[in-house]
Amino acid sequence: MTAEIKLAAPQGYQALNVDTVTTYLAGLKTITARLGGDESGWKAREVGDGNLNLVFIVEGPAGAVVVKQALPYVRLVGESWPLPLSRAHYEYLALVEQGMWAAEYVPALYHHDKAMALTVMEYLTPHIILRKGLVQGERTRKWRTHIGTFLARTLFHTSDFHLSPEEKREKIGAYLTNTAMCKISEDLIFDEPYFDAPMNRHTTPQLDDIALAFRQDTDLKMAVQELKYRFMNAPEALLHGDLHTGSVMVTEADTRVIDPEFAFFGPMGFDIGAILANLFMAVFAQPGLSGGDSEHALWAGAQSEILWDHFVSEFSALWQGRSSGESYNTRLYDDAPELAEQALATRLEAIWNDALGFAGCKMIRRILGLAHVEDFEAIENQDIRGACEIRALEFARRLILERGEFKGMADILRALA
Ligand code: SR1
Ligand code: MG
Repeated sequence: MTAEIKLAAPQGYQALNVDTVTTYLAGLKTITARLGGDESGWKAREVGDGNLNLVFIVEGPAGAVVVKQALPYVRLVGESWPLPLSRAHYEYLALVEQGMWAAEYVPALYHHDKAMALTVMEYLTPHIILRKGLVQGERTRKWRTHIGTFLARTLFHTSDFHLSPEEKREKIGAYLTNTAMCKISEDLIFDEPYFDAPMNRHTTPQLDDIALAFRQDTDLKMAVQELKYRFMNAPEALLHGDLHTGSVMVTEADTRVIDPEFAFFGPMGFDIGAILANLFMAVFAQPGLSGGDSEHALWAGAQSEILWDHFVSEFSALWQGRSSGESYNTRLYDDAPELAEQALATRLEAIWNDALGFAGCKMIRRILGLAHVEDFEAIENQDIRGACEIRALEFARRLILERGEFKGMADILRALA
């Protein structure tokens, strides 16, 4: 699809299409060398199916690249919802930072153009989007530990457990003005599902009653607002900011986390909660999907346990080996190792608690808010989809309001069963 820009385009910006993207790349020596030959032998296709951006795959005789370009509006909605192009730069900054700590789990970067709001990066093949694999009942396995490692390394190394206060504040500052993207999350995750927002949608009439009940549920709304307050006021670490299963590309052996355009400094549990929420939704959707079965649902749930356990062990190893960082400064524990253990346990418990709360919010917004997920959307029969969604909503509400009762993943898996 070619984007037609009617908005006043910022200086130096032009939305590309399948014809102009090759001409753009032909002006870049390193990319020309990577693709091989010249522009006349390159093929471009637009493959973006996300909510926000253009994504091109450009193939030449020697290789291929991906070109991701931000549009000055929300693609899902159209030009009536303008969105700053600056998100492409924050995404680039985040990919560079994540690449410092978890290079094997992010795409390689070849070129970034701030004015054009685009990044040229590695074409990942034969990778598939994790969400699609889960919907189709595929069982790739490595991603669960890879994502656990990605989270532990990126969150730990951008936090006060590793950085000096100067470094940390400078990094917070670099993402401070990714305001429009944070505002999307603040509105779409924490507010809109709880009032009759114009862009909300849900499976109707099957979910009419529960949608109304959630909008009138004072306890739920209060707890969600507390979580929103944490989202806005806890710059613990650099977050991916939108770590759902559509932001992960996998093969059997390889895992790459893509699309961190919502990056900002926030509570660690937000990223963890995002991926857990999407695994939980995969579980609840299974019985409704054609070819779906209870065994696959159980399998999908078990992946969340492996992911969390791996995060804990990687994060703990980083904590135990640390020699820098201002928070829980090691000088306090030199002669009291049991205190270091206690401090780590306290932090992990707080991250767990946040993660469950945010996971609940993320599930609710995908069922009652604007942006939905393929897991449920792929269920054609409305009654069956509605039944799956209601179970997911009830579970999500428990995650938010009763999260203190889930002491570990074993409790979660029992509730999912
Ligand atoms: C208006 S953008 C809707 C959603 O798409 C992205 O993936 C984010 O999750 C955002 O909230
Ligand atoms: Mg995205």
